[in-house]
Formats: sequence, structure tokens, C-alpha cells
Amino acid sequence: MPDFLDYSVENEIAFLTVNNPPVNAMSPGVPEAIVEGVARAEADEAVRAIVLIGGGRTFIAGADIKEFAKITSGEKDRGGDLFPVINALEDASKPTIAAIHGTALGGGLEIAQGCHYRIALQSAQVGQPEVKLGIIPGAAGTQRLPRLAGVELATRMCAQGDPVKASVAAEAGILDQIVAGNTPEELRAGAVVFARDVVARGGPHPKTRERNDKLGDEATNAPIFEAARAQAGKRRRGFEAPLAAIEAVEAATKLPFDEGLKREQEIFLRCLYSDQSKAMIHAFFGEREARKIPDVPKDTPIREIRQAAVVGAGTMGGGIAMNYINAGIPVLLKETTEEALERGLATIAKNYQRSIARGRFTEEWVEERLDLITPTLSYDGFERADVITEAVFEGMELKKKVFAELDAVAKPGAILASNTSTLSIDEIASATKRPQDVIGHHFFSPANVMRLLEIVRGAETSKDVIATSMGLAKTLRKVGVLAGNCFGFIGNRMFGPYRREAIFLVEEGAGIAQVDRVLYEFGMAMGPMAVGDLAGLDVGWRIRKEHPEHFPEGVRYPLSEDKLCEMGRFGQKTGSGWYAYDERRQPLEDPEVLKVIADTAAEAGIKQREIDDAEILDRCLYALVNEGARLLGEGFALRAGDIDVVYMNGYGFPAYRGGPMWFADTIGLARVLERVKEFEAQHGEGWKPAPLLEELAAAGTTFAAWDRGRAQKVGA
Ligand code: T1G
Ligand code: NAD
Repeated sequence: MPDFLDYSVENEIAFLTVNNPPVNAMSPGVPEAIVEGVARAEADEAVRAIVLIGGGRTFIAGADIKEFAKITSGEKDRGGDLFPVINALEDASKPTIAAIHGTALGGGLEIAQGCHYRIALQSAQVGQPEVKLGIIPGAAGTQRLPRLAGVELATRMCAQGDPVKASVAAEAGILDQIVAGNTPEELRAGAVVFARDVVARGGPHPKTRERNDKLGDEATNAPIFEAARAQAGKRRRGFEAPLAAIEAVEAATKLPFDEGLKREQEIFLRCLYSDQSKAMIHAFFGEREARKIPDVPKDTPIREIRQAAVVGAGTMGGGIAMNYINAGIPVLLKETTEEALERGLATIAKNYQRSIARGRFTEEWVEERLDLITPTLSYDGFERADVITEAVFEGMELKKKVFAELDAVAKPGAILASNTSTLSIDEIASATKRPQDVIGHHFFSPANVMRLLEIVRGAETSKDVIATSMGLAKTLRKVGVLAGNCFGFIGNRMFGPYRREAIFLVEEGAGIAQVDRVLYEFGMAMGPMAVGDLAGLDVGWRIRKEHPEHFPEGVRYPLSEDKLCEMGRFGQKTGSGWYAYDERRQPLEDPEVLKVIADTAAEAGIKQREIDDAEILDRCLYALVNEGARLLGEGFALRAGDIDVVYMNGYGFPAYRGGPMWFADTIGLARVLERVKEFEAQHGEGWKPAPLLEELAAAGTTFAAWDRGRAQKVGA
């Protein structure tokens, strides 16, 4: 058994240092070690106070999430969980102090709340992020936090799951003191001073469970819970855990501690065994697995990124530049004309004004960021850039021209990245003499908001360029996913069949709003027709025209969307697309479109009929899954989990459904295949089942098991 706890005494203060790298999760054996440490300190006559502190880079990051699957599968029972630790600290006769650096999250903050006092470095953060795993705090966090922080903040922290800075936590009463300094050593020194002070002041030492002064009353609390439920309904539509967390905190304000705790446990277990939690834990680990590239070892050298450059300041270029300056990396931003440059800079300034208005950034912070942009109409200075991202119009000739120019000006070792949505990275790279330095950095619109960064590997892209790009994704606060160089990479390649199926359904008689409602109610951020109007119908139209090879004989073609584009209906950007839009950009059904659909169907001999919601859902989602299985089988994605991460972070797929591949597993691949074959029989070649889907359905297994099998094979 690794030594999870280091026991030392300094100045009559016992330090219990938790050692379970990398984040001191409460893995089996760790809680037990802390309980033993407290007992030892209690018995140690040389000890007058007890400090709990994290070894390494952080305090305790919560329960060990890896253990949850074992509990919900019945492989192990929940056991003592964290209560023996919390009770030992709270019931200790000597003052117990949690000394926090890095993050105190979930069970980590609950353990700290069990201590009599909490101190932290200025840079620390504390939070109850359990709702992001589809659960709620399960070690009395919903009962103790309102007693420390008050009902409003406790409700927000438990229902939204975002951590708060130490300064906010101190002001609210979660922390008793901010310790000067930035290092664990300075924290330890501060803890000795603080501990000796409380010893001098003497007991009794405050037990959080007994503090009721901040629990408010029915009248003051009711509007807080009402507002929190409304916000959860709006911002976390379809997620069960935020509402469950509010229910538990509300119980704390109405019931004595032990009864409130009992209520919390009931709600916690209900969430823990829910499909939503399993899906969201899959999402949590999926994001972390996506960083691991089997043939790019962890110790692959990383190229340093101190200066960036972006070519094109349009819809994407401006957002990409914002990501770099938000990370403190200066950026050159090049355009072709002064007017285009001004337009790009104005959009950036407008985006920041919106964030300031929402209280996300301060004026000063934004000023400092904007100073990091160097607008330019030439490549002067590009020789200093460590990474250059091209975001010009989506055309191969233009992109090759730009890459040839970059090849001439960029320094050796600079990473040359393209933000292309669909075009071949290998062909773009062929315009340079350094294809090993060329890679796809595919951001998603709006680039300063969407978390996904598809990193597209070319045939000659070097491993250190890939490793640097995966690291850069984290620096830019993005979720990096490696994709192979096929048409549309992972996300857009699958999105094609998904949107096409939606258009076919409309041509066969489904309502435009009906299709969007079905996918919206399923949990998608927006329905496929409305998404087309938002992104611009002309983008897909241009791609279809450039790539007729994607619609060989016998493969059905989305006729009506081309008709709309020929009429100039590109979507919101032209005021109309599948919908007409009023002055508040609200979508309206447009008889002109209904006529286009009816005429198109008649010309193509498509018989219109009543179509029910179930068929709409199955055809759209299974088109996604089938194409996902196809590109997975062809090796253009490393894991089914990566596809899920792409869709949850780039295409508005609900995290509580775990992504399209995880969702298919919950339905059962045999059932999915059965439906795909039905659609193939009814709608032809476009529905040919993916070989991998057939293989896994026949084997009675899942995409998740397939991922695990491959991980074992490559020893990940
Ligand atoms: N359990 C198990 N593994 C964890 C873990 C955890 N809580 N947190 C991180 N890891 C692994 C992660 O998978 C990765 O592994 C490595 O540690 C580094 O993580 C009772 C029930 C702390 C902010 O939700 O938010 O407590 O990929 O890459 O970017 O009420 O990790 O290297 O093999 O993310 O520096 C609540 C989850 C649990 C916090 C650090 N706690 N963790 O971020 O590192 S539920 C959380 C994080 C709970 C109680 C309930 C972040 C971090 P690998 P990383 P990072
Ligand atoms: P856009 O039309 O909004 O902007 C393109 C900009 O490039 C224009 O401002 C143009 O003036 C500029 N430009 C053209 N040639 C240039 C040159 N030689 N030097 C400097 N600037 C030049 O286009 P966009 O939507 O930002 O798309 C840019 C790229 O990003 C395309 O490859 C597109 O496929 C991809 N992309 C777009 C989206 C999206 O949702 N719009 C999402 C992901 C990727």
C-alpha cells in the first residue's frame, strides 16, 4: 500500500500531508490514512493543533471518480466514503485546520469544511463541481456549505459547480484566512502561525455542523431557490443534477443537520445511479483520454509558444486571436485591407465589451489583452512567430498560396496551422517545404467561446508538432482532440450525414420546426435546420459544389437546401434560410420555403407523408453514429470517446447523454444496427452500415469496450 499520508510535527503542530498524486483524490486507502493520522495527532502529547495539507500541486480534488463505476456496477459497495475522515476532523479535541493550495474540490472541500478552520493561498480555488459529473456533493457539502457561505453562494456553487477564488471564499466565510505567499512552503509557514494563534485563543473550536446563523429563513430563501431553479432550467436545460443540488441545499435550510444530511444522501445516490451521471463521468475521463496519443509519448519535446500570428481576421480569425491574447500570448493579426482589419478588430472589441458587461472580465484586463494584438497588412514580424494559424476563405488555391507565403517568411520550427473546416491538410502542406510543421487547428465558431479544438494530423506532421498542439489546446483553455486527415475530419464529416438526413426528412413531409424541436428536446443545443441557418447554408453549398464526388450515382442529394441557396437564402446572415427571421432574429416559418420543399419533392418524385418524432430522432442520430463508426473503423479517430468529446464540445450534443457513440451504447448497438439496416432498405446506399458497427453489434459489445480493448493493446 503506497504511503498516502506523511505525518510530521513542527512547533507543536501536526502536519498531515496527503500524498496521492497527481491531484490527491480520495482513492481507497487515502481516507483511512487521514483518519489514522488524526488519531495519532490526538494521542500525541507534543501536538496542540492539526493541519491537513495536500502534497504536490494541490489540496484534495475530491472523491476518486474512478471508483464510482465500481460502485454503480455493484463491483464494490460504497463503504465508509468520506464521513469517517470528516467526523474525525470535526470531533477532534485539538483544533483542526485545512491548509489549501491549488484546488479544494468536491469531497476535498467537504473534508475542509469538516475542519474547524480553513486557510488558503491567494491563488487557491474551492468548489463543489459534482454537478459536472451528474451528481451532487455527497459528503455533507450541501449541508455544511450554506452554514459557512450563506444560502445564496452555497446554492450557486453546488448547482453550477464552478470553483470560486480564495478571495471570494474568504469574504463569504468559507475561509478563515488568506495566507501570504504562493508556495506550499509559505502556506505551511502561515499554517503554523495561524494554528498557534487558535491554540492561544483556546476552544471550543467551531463545528460547521452546529453553525446555523447563515441559514436564513423561508421568506429570504424562497426567492434564492426559485431563481436558481429558473437559471438551471435555462442554462442547464435537461440536466438533472443542478436541480437535485438545489433540493439538497434547500433541505439544509429546513431540516436539522442530521435529517438534512440524510436527505442529501438519498438525493446523492439517486444521481449516482443515474444514466446522466454515467454519461457525464464518461465525458470527464473522455476529455482526459483525448490528450493521450498512443504513438506520441508523454515525454515528446514541446516547442515553446511565446508569439503567435493569425492570417485572416474574419469570423474565425478574430476569435482565434482572442484565445491567444486571453492566454497572455501576443499575436500578429494580418488582413488584406485596412477595412477588413478594422472590421475584425471591431468584432473583437465588441466581444470583449459583451464579456465585461457580463462581469466576466474587467476593463483593465481587457485593455492589457488588446495591447497584445498587432494588426498588420503584411507579413512583417511573422518571422518571430512560434505558431501561425491561417483562417482565410475556404478555398484550396488560396490556402496553398498563403502557406507558400508563410513558408517563405516563417522561422524554422514555427508551427503552421490551418483552420480549414474540410480541406486536406496534406495538400495544404504540399505548398511548403516543411510539411512536418503543418497541422490543422480547427476551432469552432465562435472561436473564443467554443471549447473544442480539432487537431488534424497530416501524413507528415511531426510528433512534437502534435504534442505541442495538444499542450497548446490546454493553454488556450480548449479541449484538444486529434483527428485524421479525412474530408471534414471528425466533427464535420459526421455532421454532413446528420444534417442531410434532417433535410431529407423535411423533403419527405416532416416539418422544419418539428425536426428542430425533436433534436432540441433530445438535448441538442439547437436543431439541425436552425444550426444550418446560424452557420450559413452557403458554407455547405460551396463544399457540395466543390466536392461532387461525395454524391456518386445512387446517393441521395439534399436538393432543397441548394434551391434555397440559389435564391440567396443563406440563413441568418441574409435574413432568411430555412426560416425567415424577424427583427429580433426569431425564426419564423416561411411559406416560400414550404413551396420550395413541395416543388422539390414533386420534381424528385419524393412522396410526402406524416413522419413521427421517433423516426426523426433515429434517422438524425443514427446517421451521426453510423458515420462515426465508419471513420473510427478507418482510423480517423483514435477512440469512440474522442468522437463523443468532439460532439459535446463542438456541436452542442448534451453532455448528460455522453456523446453520440456513448448514447448508441446505451441504446444497444444491435438495436442501432437494426434501425440502420431498416433505413438502408428504405433510403438506399447512404445508409450502408459501417463495418465496425456491424462487427460490434454482432459481438454484442459496445464502442466503450472497443476503446478499452484498444487502450490495452497500445498499453495506454
Ligand atoms: N478522481 C480520480 N481521478 C482524478 C480526479 C478525481 N477526483 N481528478 C483528476 N483525476 C485524474 C485525471 O483523470 C487525470 O488522470 C489526472 O488526475 C490529472 O487531472 C463525495 C462525490 C483537479 C482541477 O470533480 O477538475 O468528490 O488522465 O488532467 O487539468 O461529494 O482534475 O493523467 O490519467 O484534470 O491540472 C469531485 C475533478 C469529485 C474534480 C486538476 N471533484 N478534477 O486539473 O489535471 S466527486 C472533481 C478536476 C466528489 C464528493 C463527491 C481536475 C483538477 P490522467 P487533470 P488538471
Ligand atoms: P470569413 O469570410 O469570415 O473570413 C475570412 C477572412 O480572411 C476575410 O476577412 C478575408 O479578408 C481574409 N483573407 C482572405 N485572404 C487573405 C489573405 N491572403 N491574407 C489575410 N487575410 C485574408 O471566413 P471564416 O468563417 O472566418 O472562415 C475562415 C476559415 O475558417 C475557413 O477555412 C473556414 O472553413 C474555417 N472555419 C469556419 C467556421 C465558421 O463557422 N465560420 C468554423 C470553423 C472553421
